[in-house]
Amino acid sequence: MALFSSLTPVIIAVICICLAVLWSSIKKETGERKVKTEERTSSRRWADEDLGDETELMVDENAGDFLEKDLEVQHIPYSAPRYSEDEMICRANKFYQQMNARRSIRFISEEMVPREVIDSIIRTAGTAPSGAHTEPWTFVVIEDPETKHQIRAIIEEEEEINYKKRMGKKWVSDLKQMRTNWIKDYLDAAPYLILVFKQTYGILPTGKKTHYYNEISVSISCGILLAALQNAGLVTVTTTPLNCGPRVRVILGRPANEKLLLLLPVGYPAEGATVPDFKRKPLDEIMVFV
Ligand code: IYR
Repeated sequence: MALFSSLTPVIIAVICICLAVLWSSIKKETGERKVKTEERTSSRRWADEDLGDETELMVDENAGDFLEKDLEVQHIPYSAPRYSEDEMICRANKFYQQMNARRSIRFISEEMVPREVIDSIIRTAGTAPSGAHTEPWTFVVIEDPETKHQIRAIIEEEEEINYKKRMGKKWVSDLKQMRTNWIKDYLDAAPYLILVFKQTYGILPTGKKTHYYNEISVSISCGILLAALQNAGLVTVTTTPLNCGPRVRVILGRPANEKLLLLLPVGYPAEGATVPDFKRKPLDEIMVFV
């Protein structure tokens, strides 16, 4: 008993030290987590809040995919045209030259473009590969002048905030060479606006359908769309309207699973259109051959 009572202050001291160590490690960990979150939000203050890729949240083993999963898909023979080596080289070079002439054009003529060309271009974009063949894209084509104007009003309002607040000094200064600002005449002038939405998930009668790799799938389809426009002799400028998605989606009556990825004004170049005299990196700077 005497031994116990003489040890009591020692035991209490040990317990106090343990508690203090535990408390400081908890505080340190939560502090670090807070700093990390703050860093993330402050360095990404310009990031489009509407564009989060929710694929990882959507992979639900019990979701409503089973209807489609049970459908048996036949595999059929595939064949491709086979060219001679000379012809292949010639075709590859010709296509490169055609694509190398593509530029982002911010001066677009009001001249009308046949609707059939646009249909064909969207069909072409829809040939892109997609995660599990989910085809997670919606292309909204706007021809109606009033709707184009409403879109312009939203974009210009948000872009003014982007340029003045969200993008920050460095970004705005990096863009000086392009002579851009928040005024977007081409949104009224272009005969068509193509708005590309990624579907973060699909909607089945039985529930939500997982759209794997939806952002990269839609991005690939955008590349094909740009090539198709170039092939038809049309121009555009790839615009990513930061933080405009939700308002634009509401105006167009699109559902919440669709997020605006790209907005393309499409038409012929306006007379007197200019472009910055940019050069492309040579092959040895973009290709590593092993
Ligand atoms: N979306 C803005 C800003 C902009 C951003 C980049 I990165 C560009 O390459 C060009 C413009 C705009 O369209 O003005």
